[in-house]
Amino acid sequence: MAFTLPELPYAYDALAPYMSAETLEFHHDKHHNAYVVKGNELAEAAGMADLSLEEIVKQSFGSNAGLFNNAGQHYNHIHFWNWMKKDGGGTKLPGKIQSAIDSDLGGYDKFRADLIAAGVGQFGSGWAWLAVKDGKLEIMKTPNGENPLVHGASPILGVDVWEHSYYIDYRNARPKYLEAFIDNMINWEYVEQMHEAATS
Ligand code: MN3
Repeated sequence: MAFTLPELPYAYDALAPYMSAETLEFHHDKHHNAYVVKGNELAEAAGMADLSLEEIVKQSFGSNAGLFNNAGQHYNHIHFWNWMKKDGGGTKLPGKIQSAIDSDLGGYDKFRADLIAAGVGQFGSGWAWLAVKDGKLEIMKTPNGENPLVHGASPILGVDVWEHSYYIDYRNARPKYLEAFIDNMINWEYVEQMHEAATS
C-alpha cells in the first residue's frame, strides 16, 4: 500500500503559540513528505510495497535501515499530527487513561515528569513514548525513526524530539517544548482511542 502524506487535522496556525505555523509547514510539508517519497521508493525496491505500513516497519527493522527509517518516520508522524490539537493537554484525562496512568505509572505528575525526562534524555534525534506493553503502560524512548512497535509494544502517545520539531519555536530548549506539548497540545481523545485498540 503506497504511502501518502495525510493532511494535517487542523490549520497550520492552530497550535500557536506552542507550535508555530512555520514549524508545521516545514515539519509536515517538507520533512514528513520526504519520508513518504523516499519510503515509497525503498518499499518498492524491497518488494514490500503491498504490505501494510505496520508490517513494513516491523519487517524492515534490523534488515533494511533505509526503508525502516522512512517507514518508521511515516508511521510516527501520521500519529504525531493526531496526538496534538488546539487547546489540548492539561490534567483532564479520559477516565480509563487516567486510571491506567495511576495504576501503572504512579499518577499524572510522575507520568509528566517521566515523559519529559525520556524526551530530554534521548541523546540526539528520536522520540519519547507512552506505550502499552503486556497490557500495561510504559514510558519509552527511541532513537531516530524507531518506535515501540519494534520492541513488542503499542505506542499510544509519542512526542518527536528531533530538532526540526522545536528549533524554530524553542531553539535549543527541548525541555520547554516538552512541557508545552504535555500541558497545551496533547489530544487525549486520540490517545484514548489508541489505548482502547491496544488493550482490547
Ligand atoms: Mn519529525
